[in-house]
Amino acid sequence: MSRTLSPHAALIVVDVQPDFMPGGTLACHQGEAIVPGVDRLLRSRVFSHVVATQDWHPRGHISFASSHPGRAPFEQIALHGQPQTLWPDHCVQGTPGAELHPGIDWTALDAVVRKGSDPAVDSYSGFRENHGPQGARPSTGLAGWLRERGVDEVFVCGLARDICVLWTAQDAVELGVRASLLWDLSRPVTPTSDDATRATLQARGIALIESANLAI
Ligand code: VGL
Ligand code: ZN
Repeated sequence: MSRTLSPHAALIVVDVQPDFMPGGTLACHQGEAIVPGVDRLLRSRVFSHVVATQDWHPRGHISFASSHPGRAPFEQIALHGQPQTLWPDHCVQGTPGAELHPGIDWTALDAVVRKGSDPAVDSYSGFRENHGPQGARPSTGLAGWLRERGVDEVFVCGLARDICVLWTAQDAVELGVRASLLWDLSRPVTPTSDDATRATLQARGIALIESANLAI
């Protein structure tokens, strides 16, 4: 089955950057496997609106284990009253690992939303930062960008399926926008997370679809 896309649908490509690929500092399991499919989807021009997010941290970012003496990557700490996983240094601003992946033709891209630039706050969702010192979650502006373009439905793909892709899709439905996760065009940081991710999608009313179901 293939479906025709509404001109009010947007594609959100989340964090397809070398640091999230095998060989990168925070590799997703089989992350590179999505590159040809994302490239094909962008070249197909089936979406009237295409936005990418780019994880974009300053050196010494608070989410890096290296910023917390005695801590190791993948440990959890409390930060601003919330659990925070500590990551290997990744997607440092201006480094090759932080680029939009060079294996994809990004010509069709309308906008790039950079996130994670605040040294003291992590940012998973493309829509808003994680909790900051004041407890609030500042907007990235993506919701307004979509609203002003009349977008009422988003398709989310990219990395990591269990973190930034999932958080972005959840925020979309919270904003009243229908959301689908392109399963074959995403990969997780934690391979054992897939069952939990499927359960979250179902609980939040986010459709799980394959890119083959899009009319490309
Ligand atoms: C991501 C962990 C830290 C992601 C970004 O893109 O899913 N995960 N920063
Ligand atoms: Zn990050």
